[in-house]
Amino acid sequence: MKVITVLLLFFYCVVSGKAWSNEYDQGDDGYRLWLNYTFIENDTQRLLYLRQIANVQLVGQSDTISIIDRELKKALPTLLGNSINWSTNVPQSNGLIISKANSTLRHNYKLDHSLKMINNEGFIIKTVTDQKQNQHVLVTAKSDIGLLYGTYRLIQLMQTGKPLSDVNIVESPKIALRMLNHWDDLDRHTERGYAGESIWDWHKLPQYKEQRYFDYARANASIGINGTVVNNVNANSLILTPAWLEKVRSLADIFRPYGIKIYLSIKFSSPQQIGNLSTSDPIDPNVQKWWQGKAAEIYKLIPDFGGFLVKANSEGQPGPGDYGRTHAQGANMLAKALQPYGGNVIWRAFVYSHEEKTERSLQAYNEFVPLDGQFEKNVSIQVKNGPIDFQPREPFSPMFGAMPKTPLAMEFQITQEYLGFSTHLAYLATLYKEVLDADTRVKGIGSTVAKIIDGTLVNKNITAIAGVANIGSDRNWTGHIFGQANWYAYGRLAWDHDLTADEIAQDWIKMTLTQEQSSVNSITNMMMRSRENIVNYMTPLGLHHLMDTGHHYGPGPWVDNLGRDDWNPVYYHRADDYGIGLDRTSKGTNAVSQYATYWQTRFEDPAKTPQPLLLWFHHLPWDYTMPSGDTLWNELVKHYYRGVVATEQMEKDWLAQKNHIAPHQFNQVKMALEIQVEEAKWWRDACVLYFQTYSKRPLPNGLSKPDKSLDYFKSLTFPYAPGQG
Ligand code: BDP
Repeated sequence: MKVITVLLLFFYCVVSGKAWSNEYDQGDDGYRLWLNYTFIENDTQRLLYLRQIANVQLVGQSDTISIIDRELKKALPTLLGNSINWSTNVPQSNGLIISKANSTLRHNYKLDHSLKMINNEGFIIKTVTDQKQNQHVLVTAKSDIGLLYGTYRLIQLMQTGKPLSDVNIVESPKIALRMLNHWDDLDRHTERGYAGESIWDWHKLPQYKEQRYFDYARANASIGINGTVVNNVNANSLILTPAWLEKVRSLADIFRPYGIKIYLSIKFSSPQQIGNLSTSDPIDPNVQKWWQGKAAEIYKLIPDFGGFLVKANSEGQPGPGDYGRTHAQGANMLAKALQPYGGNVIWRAFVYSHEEKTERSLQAYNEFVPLDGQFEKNVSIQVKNGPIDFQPREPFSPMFGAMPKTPLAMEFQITQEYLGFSTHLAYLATLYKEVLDADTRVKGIGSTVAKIIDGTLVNKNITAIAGVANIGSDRNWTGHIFGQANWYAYGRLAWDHDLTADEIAQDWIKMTLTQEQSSVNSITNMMMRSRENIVNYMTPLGLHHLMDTGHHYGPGPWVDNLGRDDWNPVYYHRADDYGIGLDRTSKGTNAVSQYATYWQTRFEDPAKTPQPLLLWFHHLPWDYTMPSGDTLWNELVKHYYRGVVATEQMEKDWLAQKNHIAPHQFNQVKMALEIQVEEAKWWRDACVLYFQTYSKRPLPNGLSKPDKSLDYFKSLTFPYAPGQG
């Protein structure tokens, strides 16, 4: 009987094709990212594009030009249908010309002025008319990489339905080094990674060059990212040994024609660990010689190597402090080794020391600001956006503006270590913008963080920005489809921080998910509110670092038993019978003193402190009267409840998009949202119950009581939560 059933099933499968048709192969599952070229459904728009650019002339010969050629041949026929004519000659009717700016183009199309305005990575996209009265769309630049960027922009214009009839875009990136930082270990574990393993299959490198590496480079080039640090800041010294450098070279060779330079995180004690020296003291001549030799070895393999990223004397990492030397002495020793080759040292300011008793948010500033002016010219100090650590909301770091003689790089986190891993939909462009647009006031009105890092407030040799990558081996790259939007938005803002979070969201949706305008509007709305929802159900009103121990998954405001005070959530929220919040005013830790006077006077006074940062700066009584007239306790609880309601709404809004989204993508987001709604409730209930043990006040009227006990929440453990350090 059993045999017959199996046979019947087999024949059924053969006839219906089920056993061999892998549904997963059909349709888009997110692998294509925003380079998801689909037929432009708006006929009027498509026909217009066809009339304008159906004849394509691409001029030049290089690996980068070949990439442009391949990208156009992939994009245009799909976007427009099949009738594209490719030629190396000037189109005899309307067409698209992609060429570096030569004297003929300059003269014919009066490009001199525009060319003066762009740098080597910039581009011009311009509608021009030739002597025969044919109209062309011209993409031109000073370099092949500029042409590549221009080409991707042109494709983006078409994917998002923008007109090409009277276009005149003259653009250069506002920041020179636009980097991703991968916190990837050599065994493919990714620290704070929630999208599978590391994308680098080190074991099979250098020979085995996965298609994914090329697609990674394409995706980055399409948004202007031009540098990547491929290994974890908690570095393994092995990366600098010959066998590993060969692997790194292999990646560098792949990335080069896409305009992407490779950087490495280094361990400060490498001279001892892999160089057989007895010390790594930066003033020791043998140590200096060792690094000089290492630099020479690297540049022989990778002539355009970008440089070193360094986490030193932070969270147990070795550094110059181990020998009584300053960060400047450590950084300068490496900087000198890289100088002959044009490499840079990116030295991280994320330091807080074991011995130091000063409140943690003050420490980076205290340690680095006195060193202003002491760094070599090829050193940049990479500062996390806030003074603590990538929380759902922090004020901008007071270091921005406090070191006028030193180039400061911005470090954002794209991976969602503190924002729900890869199951919470959090569009982070709103967070990035909040920080970039923050006005430090160090040189009066308009001293924004963006102007400090792009060098316009004070001229700087190096301008740089870094995003801690959320990329892994998952088919959809980032674990959550909407995690792609954060990679995308980070790149777009690194290129041009004046863009708005809203317009970037719309572009991403149209390029990735759907062209249907009502759907675009509704998803944009979801995205724009998403980060604030998370702030509300995790850390409202300026609370921070309430995440559970080590893995940072879920709430743990009660945690008070870790080895260091400042690893414990209780250190940050300070809830007691009187109230809640960390007093950072002059009467407390005096962290306010690190800001410009304008902010000091505001942060000093709870009535003048922006409400979203209230408990960051103040310890206030539970009955403190909020501007709404309600008590602090009631407002706090309402924020938690509001966060959950908004998340449930987001889920409903997504379900309504079903007909407009490719099924695999739709379902992935649907499943993640189900988890997110559950976890938002978990956050709300655990935090409200815990804080209630201090406030001893009832929930505001109309809010239903959590259905589980605080002890239940405290009992949860997650020994295998991903991404642990
Ligand atoms: C913290 C992470 C830790 C990183 C550290 C860093 O929890 O895994 O190593 O930042 O930035 O937020 O160095």
